[in-house]
Amino acid sequence: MMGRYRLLSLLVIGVVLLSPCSQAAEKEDDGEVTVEVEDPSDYTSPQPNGHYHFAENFDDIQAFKKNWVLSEAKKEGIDEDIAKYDGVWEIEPPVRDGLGGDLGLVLKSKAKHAAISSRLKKTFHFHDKPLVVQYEVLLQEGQECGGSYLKLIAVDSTTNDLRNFHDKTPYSIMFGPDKCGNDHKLHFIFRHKNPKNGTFEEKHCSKPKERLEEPFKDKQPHLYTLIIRPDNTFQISVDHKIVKEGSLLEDFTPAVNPPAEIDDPNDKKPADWDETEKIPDPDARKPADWDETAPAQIPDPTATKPEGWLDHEPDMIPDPNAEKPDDWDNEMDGDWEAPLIPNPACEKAAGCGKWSPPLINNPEYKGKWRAPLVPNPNYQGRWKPRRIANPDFFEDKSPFRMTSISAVGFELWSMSNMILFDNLLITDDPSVAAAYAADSFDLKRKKLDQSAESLVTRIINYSNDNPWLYAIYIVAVGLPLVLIAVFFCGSSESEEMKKAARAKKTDMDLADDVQDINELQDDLQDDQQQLGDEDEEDEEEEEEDDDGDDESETGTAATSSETSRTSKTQLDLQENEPAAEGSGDAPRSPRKRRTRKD
Ligand SMILES: [Ca+2]
Repeated sequence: MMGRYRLLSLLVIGVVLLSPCSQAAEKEDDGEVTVEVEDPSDYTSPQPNGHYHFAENFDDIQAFKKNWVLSEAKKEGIDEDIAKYDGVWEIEPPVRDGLGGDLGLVLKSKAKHAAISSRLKKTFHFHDKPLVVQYEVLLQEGQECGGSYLKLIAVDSTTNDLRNFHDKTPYSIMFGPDKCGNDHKLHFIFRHKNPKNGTFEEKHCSKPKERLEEPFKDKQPHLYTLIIRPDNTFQISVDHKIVKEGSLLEDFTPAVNPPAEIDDPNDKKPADWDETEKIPDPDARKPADWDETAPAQIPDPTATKPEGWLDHEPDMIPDPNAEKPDDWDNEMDGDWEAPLIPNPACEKAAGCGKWSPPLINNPEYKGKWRAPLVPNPNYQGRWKPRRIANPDFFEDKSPFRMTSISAVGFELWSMSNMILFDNLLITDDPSVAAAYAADSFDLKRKKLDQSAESLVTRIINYSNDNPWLYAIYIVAVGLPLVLIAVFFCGSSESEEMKKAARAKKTDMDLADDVQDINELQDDLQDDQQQLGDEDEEDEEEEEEDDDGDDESETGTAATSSETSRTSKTQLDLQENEPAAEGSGDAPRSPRKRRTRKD
């Protein structure tokens, strides 16, 4: 259903946008259209105002080259030819609606490992100040499958040379969006050091209640902010809206602190432990008159054969009008038999064939006798191993005190390219992060909102000056509506099938999603093509309407592909149908059944 509405909305928006734009282009020479929403001079590269550990607005290419290090590492444990971190990064403006002079770090390549990192201006120690991490992600091509999270690289002997940055490089925090198929994630993972044995374990934050799907498809910049406080509380915001908050001690899997007691692994259930709560009463005896052999149902002794019952006529007979199809191949298909039809002689008769009385429940039926259940005098209850003190127990009351952070980096793999990162800030002061966002992300959002508003205003104003345009809108919007109504109503069955198919999809089944998108785009192009023709031939409107009806069955490429899919679905359905009722034949080959339907 959503697909229909989306297609419809796209059509309406496309038509509404196209019409005035083409007109505007003609009138531009007369100086009638002079709307300009961009004001690049409003933007100056943001600088944090206050204490911070790292800030990067990517607007200065020379500074970027100096501060950022491309990974030269190889990913471990995979084939040599794809192990290299050879993803391509560029500093460039966003493809659409950027602020003048505002550049970002763009992951240009897809299906490649890509890693890049930068040393913090000042190492962050988890002492008595909160950690605030904030950055922007703009998925310019949306996202099919891939991450756009960052890693806060831990101080460690292995992290001194950032050219070695790879997937196993120790980090303290991983934060940001990630998606594959229908699995939309906003990661917050921290690596916790076991105070007893010094090993590290990843702790994964539980999911936000809200599903965060929009940022993966709306191709708009989004601001991700993580604040972790020394009291172990944390807060995650997207575009300044809190989507998750909680405690490092309560909202992570596995839990930071192991249980104080565990089941004793050496305690085994004794062989004679009786867990049977109830047993058949050993004193009960089968009553003497209990007949276990009486059947559950018997023929109704009071029933009589109805008048006019035709004992010698069969219920079904071979269709005398059926003919063997020309393409029937006895060798391939077996001997041809005419399909069975209800015997016309039986239509007016009370019934045909051998009469037998209907079955009724046997009042004498008792079934197998069983002794009633009574409580088991030896029942010992459910066995449980005894509890012992957990030898691995520890209690870390301050998981906030993670390993200090000395660098930040992106270590990614993505099926969608053109991921733009911007305005990365690490500070211990939430107000510095808020002010930094006000000078960067908030400006972008404001501009995008103004652009959207001004476009609508522009269309309305122009249309009011040229009221005849409304007639075009009505024709242009009305016709696709009619086409869509015919097109979709006519294929409701295949739509149902598609719905079921979608429900069966696994998260990783991306090929189908891509195909759906391509089909939608084809539909849109075809319909727009028709609209273009339509504008030129107002006179032939009604005729076109009729043609439209025809086309919705067999015409456009998209529609015919839909039809062929429907046919295939129908064929599949037929092949799964049980044999015709009453035929009572041995199973036939699919081809035989298909021919019978014909
Ligand atoms: Ca920037």
